[in-house]
This record gives sequence, C-alpha cells and structure tokens, in this order.
Amino acid sequence: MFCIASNAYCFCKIYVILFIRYTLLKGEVIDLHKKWWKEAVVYQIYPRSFYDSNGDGIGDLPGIIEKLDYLQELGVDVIWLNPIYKSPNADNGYDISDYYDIMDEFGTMEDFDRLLNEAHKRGIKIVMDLVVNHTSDEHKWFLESRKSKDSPYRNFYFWRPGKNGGPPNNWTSFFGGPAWEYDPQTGEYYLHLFATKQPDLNWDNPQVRQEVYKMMKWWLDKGIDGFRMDVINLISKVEGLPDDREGEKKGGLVGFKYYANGPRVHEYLQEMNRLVLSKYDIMTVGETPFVTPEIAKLYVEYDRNELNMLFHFEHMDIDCEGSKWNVKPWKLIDLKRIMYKWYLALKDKGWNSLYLNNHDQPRMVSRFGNDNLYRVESAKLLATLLHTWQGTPYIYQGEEIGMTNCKFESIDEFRDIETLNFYREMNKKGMSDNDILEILNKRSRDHARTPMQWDDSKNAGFTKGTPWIKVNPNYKEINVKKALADKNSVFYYYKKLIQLRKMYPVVVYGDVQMLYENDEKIFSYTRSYGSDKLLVVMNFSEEEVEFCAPKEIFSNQPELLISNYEAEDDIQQKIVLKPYESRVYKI
Ligand code: TEU
Ligand code: CA
Repeated sequence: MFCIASNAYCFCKIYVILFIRYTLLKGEVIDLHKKWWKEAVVYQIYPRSFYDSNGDGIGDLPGIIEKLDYLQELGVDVIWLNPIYKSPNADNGYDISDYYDIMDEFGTMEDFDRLLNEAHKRGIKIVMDLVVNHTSDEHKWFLESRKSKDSPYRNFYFWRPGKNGGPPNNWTSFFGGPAWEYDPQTGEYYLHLFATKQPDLNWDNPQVRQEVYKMMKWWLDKGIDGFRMDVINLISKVEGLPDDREGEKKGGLVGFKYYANGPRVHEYLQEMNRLVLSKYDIMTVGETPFVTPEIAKLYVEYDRNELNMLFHFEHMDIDCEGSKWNVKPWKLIDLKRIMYKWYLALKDKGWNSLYLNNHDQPRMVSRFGNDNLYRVESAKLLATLLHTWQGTPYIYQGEEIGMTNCKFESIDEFRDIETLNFYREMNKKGMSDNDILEILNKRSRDHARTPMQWDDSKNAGFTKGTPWIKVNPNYKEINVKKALADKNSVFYYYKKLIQLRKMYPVVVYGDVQMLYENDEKIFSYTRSYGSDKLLVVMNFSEEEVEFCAPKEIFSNQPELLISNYEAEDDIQQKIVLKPYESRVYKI
C-alpha cells in the first residue's frame, strides 16, 4: 500500500515538473498564489441606503435580494455588506448589540438566509462586516459588565478608575471628545475609541477572543464567504493604557500610538487564523488605519497566516492635513507614489485591495475626478485605475453609475454621528454654521450614504416612504435606469472592465511597471504576465495632454481593449489625450 502511494507521489511530482516546464516554454506563468479573491471584484453595499422594500424609508435585506439581478448584470463576484446585525444604530450598525441576530429595520434571519442563498445561486459570494474592536453599550456583555466591579463580564471591557478627578488617561475618541465615559453605577470609566455607545472589547481577555471566534464560526458555518474586519488593527492596547503626552501637544487624535498595531495584535490574528479562518475557503480584508506598507506586510504576507488584504488609508490622506476636516488640494504625483509604493512592498509576498471611496469617504468622482463637466469621463477614468492596477477592486454602491457628493443645504440634513459631533464641537468653538457647512459639504460621511439612485421617480426609486436621509437632488440625471438604457454609460464601462479581468489574467496578476512617474497629469503603466502585456494611459487633467508611447509598444500592433472616448485601435508614438481620457491597450 505504502509503495503504491509513494509511486503515485513520484509520478505526480514528475508530472508537475513536466507541466511547469511545458507551460514555461509556452511563455505562460504558473502562479502558485492564484486565488479566487484576487480575481474577484467586490461590490460594497450599505444596506440602509441601498433599496427599501417595505416603504419605511430604510433599505433592507429583501431590498438587496430584489437587486441581485442588477449586480449579476454588472458582473461582480462578491458583495461586502456593511453591518446588518442587531444594533441601536448609534453608528449605523457599527454598534452591535447582538452578533447572532439581524437589525430589526433590515429584516429577519430568514431574510438573511434567503439573501445568502439567492446570491450564491447567482455565483455571488457574501462577505460580512466583522465589528469586534467594540460592541454596543446595549450588548448583554456590556450590560452585565457595567453592573458591578466583580461582574464576570467586567473584564470583557476596559474599566478603570479616574485620575485626578478626570478620565484614566488623555486619549481622545475618533468621533471627538475624550475616549472615556464615566459610569456612575460603579464610579469608574470605560474606554471607547469611537462613540460613547461603542465600548472597546478587551482582547487580552481570552474569554473575549473565544466568544468572537465562536461567533465567526457560527456565520461561516452558515456559508458566508469572508469578513471585512472593522478597525482590526486597534484591538491590542498597550498595557497600562499610558497617557500620550506627545500626541496631546500635536493635537488631533490623541493616544493611537498605544493601540494602533498594538503589541499583541499579530498574536491574536494568528490565533484567529489558526482556530477559525484557516478552516474555510474564504476571503478576509482588514480595515487598518495607521499602517505603512512595512507594517502591512506583517498582516498580509502569505507565510504570516493572518489576513488576505488590508484597507489602508494613505491615499485617503492626500487631500487633507492633520485631520480629515482640514482639506487641501491633492496631487496626482502623490496618488501615483503611494500606489506604486504599496504595490512594490507587497509584490509577490501579499496582496493589495483597491478602493477610492466607501461608506466613510466622499464620493470618488467628486474628490479625485470632476463631478461637473467631466463626470462621466472621470468616473470611467477612475474605474480604469481601480480595475487595471494590481489588487482586488472594491466598488462602492452607486460608484458604477457615477454618483456624486450631495449638496447639503443645512446642518439638519446630516445624519452621521461623526458629522454631528464635529458640528457641535466647531459650533462650541465659535465657527459659523456656514463655515462648518462648507467643510461638511466636502468631507461628511453622509455623501456616501445618500440613497442609491435607481430611477427618476420620487426619492430616486429608493423608497415609497420617506427616506431616512436626503436623496441627492441630481437623481433625475444620475440613476440606474438611465445608465442601463445608455450603452455608453459608466455602468457598461464598469461591466466591461470586470469582463476584461475575467478574460485576461494579466489584468489580475500582471506585474506593474510605472511610466512617466513624475508627470503631474498622466498616470500610465504597463502590466506584464508571461508574454502578455497591457498599457494603461490616463489623463487626470482637464486639459489635452500629449503622450509619447514607448517604442516597443506602438510598434507591436497594440489592440485597444477599452477607452472612455472614441479612439482608434492603433496607437501612434505620439497621441493627444482628451480631458480625463483613459485607454487600455493589449500588446
Ligand atoms: O471606520 C474606522 C475608521 O478609521 C473611521 O473612523 C474613519 O477614520 C472615519 O470614518 C473617517 O471619517 C470604521 C467604519 O468603517 C466606520 O463606519 C465606523 O464608524 C468605525 O469603524 C467604528 O466602527
Ligand atoms: Ca425598509
């Protein structure tokens, strides 16, 4: 028996070697790191704003089911759902009171099972948000833990006595104010890096970790296909929770150096991987503020057995200084430099995720493109970058029809807790409503959260009732119905880009070589995979610019794969690119 097995083993080995030889001879590449989640395109759904099926003004799970055919038409492989668990909604679901139940407004567990099943039937996977840096203060663990100092759940969170008549340390919260809340019941403070209704879980307590792993397995056993892990690099805090004196002097967020990429985070993620993730064929993406490529490697390198990809924030910081509210013009050079740096750092060792907006960020066409004269062109150009750079693209709902930032007319049109806290803080400091409104009209998270624009009927076809948040007034011009009826729409451009990823492995796996690195208007690169090669050329400006193609490219009869203007197939050495023009050639 042993003999047969070992013979078979030898035979296999020889066969594999021959196969590798053969394919190398043919000029193809064998990539041992081929993965479905590298080839996939992810579509992010913010359920509250996607589609309302029952007229209460709030998007819901049956609403998503109704729109699955639309997503199938687009061609996406994976849906990432923002949190749908039971929640009092202090932070739209990022404050979870029961990990095993569905938010009342979104439907029932039966609705979820149906959604999962209907998505899978269409070949679409579902990735869930995993929010385990904190829970809601209405979660039963927290309710128990706040009851008394010797509650068995006390140590699930960070409870500390005050210091000098104030909080235990000087850390501040992401949403403004101190990161501590005093609780009169036991006379101690609890830590919350986000809202007061989002107490931080204590991951140093093994019981907390076991509870999280148990819950993750419960969802994975249901058949979900992965997790997007909310601020997962903040879960390990430095022992003693020291004051951050330097941070205090600098201003801005105080304390993060004591919990961002903290001392035990890799130990915990490796444990999670060993006990949970490694047992399933799933994808994971960690949301990680404060990471550089060097830090990122520790999370995503293949041999580390932690996560598949991260969402870093470096390119989200190119248009602000000090804080997200302090906006400055951005430079293409910075975007190129950051993207190339991340590509080179993770090349062959890990994998990048690609995003230009999400539920926390302004709309990409308003931020990095031109949402006025060149809305369609620039939306397509940004889509080109997103789908032809190396990494897994994440499309945020509405991006595929070129949805823009919204014009908010007054403070009471906003809903987001971060926005409203910022308003209160600035108002207290004496800033005028108009000045605050101007900042919010650039930066508020609510730009991403206005309802999906389905058609030109009332409320953009999102709801038959009163929407929970304002609909962007431009819905008559920008909506799905119109996009589907126009073969030159942003929607069909996305569809084609997604198809190109499926048709040509070079789009997914090809190495990147930057061209014109220091050009301030042109973003251009080649991708190579075995003997396959692509040339991507994008004009990020409103002017016409000249582009000189490298000789080996124009003399090799390139084929135009996609372009956002009418362009000829054959490329001359010199071409003039129109405003926001983008072209992808196969060589
Ligand atoms: O965001 C984490 C995060 O870093 C945000 O504070 C981000 O900096 C901010 O939204 C930018 O304005 C995640 C979720 O994506 C966000 O929606 C949640 O509010 C937050 O965690 C707390 O769970
Ligand atoms: Ca509803």
